Amino acid sequence: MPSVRRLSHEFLERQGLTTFFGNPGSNELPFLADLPDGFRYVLGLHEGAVLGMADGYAQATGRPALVNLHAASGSGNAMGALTNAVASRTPLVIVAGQQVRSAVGPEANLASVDAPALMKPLVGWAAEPACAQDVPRALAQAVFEARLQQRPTYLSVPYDDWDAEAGANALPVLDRRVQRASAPSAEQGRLLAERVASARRPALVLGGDIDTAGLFDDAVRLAERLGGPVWAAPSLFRLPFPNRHPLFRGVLPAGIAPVSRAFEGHDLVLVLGAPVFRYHEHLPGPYLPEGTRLVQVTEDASAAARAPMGEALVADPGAVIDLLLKTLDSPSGPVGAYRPAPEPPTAEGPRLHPEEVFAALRDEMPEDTAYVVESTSTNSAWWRQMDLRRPGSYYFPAAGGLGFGLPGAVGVALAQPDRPVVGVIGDGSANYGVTALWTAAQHRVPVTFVLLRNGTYGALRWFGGLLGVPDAPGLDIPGLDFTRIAEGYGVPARQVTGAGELRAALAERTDHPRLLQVDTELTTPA
Ligand SMILES: Cc1ncc(C[n+]2csc(CCOP(=O)(O)OP(=O)(O)O)c2C)c(N)n1
Ligand SMILES: [Mg+2]
Repeated sequence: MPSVRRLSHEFLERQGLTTFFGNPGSNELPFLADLPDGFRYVLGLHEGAVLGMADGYAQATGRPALVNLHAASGSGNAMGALTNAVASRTPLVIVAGQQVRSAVGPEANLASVDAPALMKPLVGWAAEPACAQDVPRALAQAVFEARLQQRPTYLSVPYDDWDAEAGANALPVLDRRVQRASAPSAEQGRLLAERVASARRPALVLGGDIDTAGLFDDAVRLAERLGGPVWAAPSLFRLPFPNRHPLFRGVLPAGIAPVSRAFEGHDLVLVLGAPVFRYHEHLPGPYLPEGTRLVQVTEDASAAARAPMGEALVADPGAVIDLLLKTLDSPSGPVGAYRPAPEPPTAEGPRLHPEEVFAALRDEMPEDTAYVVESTSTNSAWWRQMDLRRPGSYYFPAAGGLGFGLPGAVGVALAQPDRPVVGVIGDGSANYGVTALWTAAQHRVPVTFVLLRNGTYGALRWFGGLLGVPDAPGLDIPGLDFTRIAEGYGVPARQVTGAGELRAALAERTDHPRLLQVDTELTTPA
């Protein structure tokens, strides 16, 4: 009979889960013993960076990623980053090491007392198997729950379990297949098609789930058939639609009143693949204009349940798009041409305007570049200049938890070695996940970090004004030189001055990570 470890490794191999992101401790080592050939362990130097890299990797591959964390302390360090993975519905399978079973009760050092309870509010499913023989089944459950619920899951395993004999009843887990299909019934489909077909002025709102599910191009087909305006849902973490498409109206502002104003004059708002809605700034008002009906289609049952308004159908948005394409008539005319970007403003003095930086990225980087963005005050500058037409072009920390961007870019580049990857990172944000530079250097991940140094937490300055706190302390961050920090972690880096120099640097292709630090002017996110 194989050991619990052997069986578990084989299960993971059969499921295609052979890349671990981790930072180990003594409790974890027995799980990592005798890893079969073909397994890869990507070491991160801090658990926040480990989780961010795994998040980027899982989003870019579209498959669950394995995360290995050290007991309560390692899990705790990963929690901030975990908020983003929960909000982006990233399937992560987190396996944490536990003390030997007999040492948990007496609270020996490194025992994680009530480990599932520690993580439960964040993850979709958390457990510690009741006996060693249940570990392979519980691991399979962690993988399937992550896939079915599209959420991180958490499994705590006492480290003496791995050497135990598995037991005959643990073997069938190797052959399990668990799949999901969730098309609307004929009646649900008929009602939905009728609602959309009878709308005089329908509007479409697309969430990040559309890109995650590989429905970027299908969304374009649907929008062109409807012929109405398209918005991206507020607090966007993946781009679901080409941002210069003639029907695209931008990312909805993350406040109740402005969202309602945007829908003025529309009798139907069809929301696909998004919660309704993830607001941020508290700007109260009616949720919808009078006479506007909202229909939400999402696979996320809890997002449907907690929405404050509208009808919801918990179903696969892809199946719904197919159904609508089959039933809707073609629109009367062509939709028009892609909109060109405006000339970027030029800054006075040695700093660049962020729009100049983004115009340089747009012009110098290949069209299929994937951008992982964590620069908060430059949000509107970004969308004014960029021209993103491909699926998987844009990633942003889904819950706003800083520390995703830099590690996430490493994860995306590990997942897609043939695609150019750029991390656009603020000088504040970089500090929360900076250790991922080391992993990028060790794996020679060809990612370009464009470090925007404005010397401040720019977005918080803007928020301070919004909240009537113009004099808040702790917002400036002078004295940081990321070229020296990056060099210390083994990533070649340089300071870039002037748009011409930036353009020339971006035009160079490299097969290793690099960091370009650019001093930028302060702008506001909106
Ligand atoms: C983990 C975490 N800590 C703190 C914050 C609060 N926060 C939001 S934006 C921001 C400033 C980020 O600064 P920077 O990366 O320099 O971007 P800028 O706004 O200057 O463009 C901070 C600290 C957060 N979102 N997440
Ligand atoms: Mg800054």
